[in-house]
Amino acid sequence: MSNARIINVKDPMALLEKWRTFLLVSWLTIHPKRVSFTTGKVRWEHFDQEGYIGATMVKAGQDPYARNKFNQMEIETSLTSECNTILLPGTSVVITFHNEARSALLRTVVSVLRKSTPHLIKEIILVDDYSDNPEDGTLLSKIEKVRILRNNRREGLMRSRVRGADAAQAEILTFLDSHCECNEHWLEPLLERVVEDRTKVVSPIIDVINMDNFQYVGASADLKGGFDWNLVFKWDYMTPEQRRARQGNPIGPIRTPMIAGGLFVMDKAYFEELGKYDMMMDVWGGENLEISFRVWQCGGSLEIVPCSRVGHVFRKQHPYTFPGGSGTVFARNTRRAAEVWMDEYKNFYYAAVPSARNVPFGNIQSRMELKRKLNCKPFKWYLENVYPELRVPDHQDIAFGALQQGSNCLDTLGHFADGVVGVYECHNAGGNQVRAGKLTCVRGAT
Ligand SMILES: [Mn+2]
Repeated sequence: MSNARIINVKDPMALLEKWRTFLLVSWLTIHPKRVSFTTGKVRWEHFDQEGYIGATMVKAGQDPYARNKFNQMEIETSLTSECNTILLPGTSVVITFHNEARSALLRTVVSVLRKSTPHLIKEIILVDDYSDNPEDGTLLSKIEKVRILRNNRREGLMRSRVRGADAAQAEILTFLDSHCECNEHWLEPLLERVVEDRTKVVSPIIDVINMDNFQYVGASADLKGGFDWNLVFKWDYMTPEQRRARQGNPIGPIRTPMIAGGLFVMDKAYFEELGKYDMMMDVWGGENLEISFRVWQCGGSLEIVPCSRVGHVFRKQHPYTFPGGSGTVFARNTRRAAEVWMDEYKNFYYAAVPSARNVPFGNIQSRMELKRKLNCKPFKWYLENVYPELRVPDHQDIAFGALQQGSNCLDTLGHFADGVVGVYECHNAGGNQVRAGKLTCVRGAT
């Protein structure tokens, strides 16, 4: 006899309770945890991806580049790295976006969750910088760990990132663009470096996601971030000596004068200590220059960590509007960076981009105070110690400016060093018409 198995029918509520428990346990066993009872969130595998993307997907016959300036289709590829992992703290991933393609935004979020060791992702904070459709972001907040903050007016990348950083709960911040794909083991090498030294600001190698077919192409590990006197970011190929020095240790971190700016990891407290971002910069551009100068000149360092790779969709033009015009906004932001951080070397920038002089840059007092308070080194130190590869025009030799006759200017016509010069309609944008080199070394020119 097994009386223990007989249910006491005198208490129907207890019987009902047992059945409810039985059914709940069975349901949870059969169905993977689709919806969290406490947060109402779903795991990324259970998010309705087709429904989310389908609403805005390009239809047959429409220009696939019209809205986001890149083609929209999904191809899954990734590289693998052989790098080790250690015990690390979690990070808050901050992704800002404005009218991003849903496919790209979702791909970014899902790749963070798929390609990271789960406990290392504390949260993903999406800052919607006033996109036309609020649902682009709010729908994604159904996914585990995703939080959405929406600006009630267009703030631009810098203020949006600061808003995300201020809301972050983890001790380490990870900034990502909204059109990325994280690769295998991308996160650990970055976190490890920041844990070792909180003054390090680190970037992955940024692989290329082809904007036409979304093919994932591995980028060279022999590149550093840099710029010319026009202060536009560019990739510098390492010198032969630098490459030779790395042969024994190809995965060693690469000190870089500048970061591309879209993707990097930084200690949250250090980000705050160092003055976050210049909150008076608008939309996009110049902020990577500013944070790069600031980190180096104020005691930190920038590194590219080759063990970490993240794909990024590079495109040739901006998909969104710039309130105020892109050229003006870029020049204004760049001027703010130059005025605060470059000391007298800012004049080489104005010589290279004369039109920038006409763009008002606003008040920089609080940034100058920050520079003083942090006891930052002069730009000369940065040039000599961090970016000796950048050719500094000879002070005595130069009278910068364009040589103008009527509406035509002396122009290199795209030729370099020993090429023939000619005249071309003045465009006031520097470039070929003002060069730091033999052509501009004309004494007395104005
Ligand atoms: Mn980008």
